[in-house]
Amino acid sequence: MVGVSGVVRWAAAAVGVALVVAAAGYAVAAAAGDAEAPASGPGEVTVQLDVEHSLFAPDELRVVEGTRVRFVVVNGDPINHELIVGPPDVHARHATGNEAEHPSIPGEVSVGPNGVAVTTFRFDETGTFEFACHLPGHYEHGMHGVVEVVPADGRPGA
Ligand SMILES: [Cu+2]
Repeated sequence: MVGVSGVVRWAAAAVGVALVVAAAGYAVAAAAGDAEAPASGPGEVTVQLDVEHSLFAPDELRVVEGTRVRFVVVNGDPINHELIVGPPDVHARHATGNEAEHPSIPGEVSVGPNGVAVTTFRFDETGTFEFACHLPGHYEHGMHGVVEVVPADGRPGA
């Protein structure tokens, strides 16, 4: 009987060790999750998009659903650019169309050489939305990025 009792105690100790290891592993995973860009929002947030050599920086954003993003496009290039934000059909229209100016539609704005332009877009659905410049050749050059919209209840501590 003593022998069996000893085995049971050892097993209990082993389980305790396993739990500690699992907890440590969870902590590491949580820290890694925090290391990626935190989601902005909800509410209204301002994001500055710098343009240099026909590329957006940053080219990846994360926001909580329902966030209204105020994009401030700072064009460091001596040529025209535009910022188009939205679902795929919006991009398809601009990729095949040739609208010269985007004065007042939310999520669509033109920015002149070394100029600054502002547009806002509210992200009400989760998913990945693209932003891009559809002036000839710019998208192909790499002038595009993504906004990842995450669920509001998926935020740590929310
Ligand atoms: Cu451009």
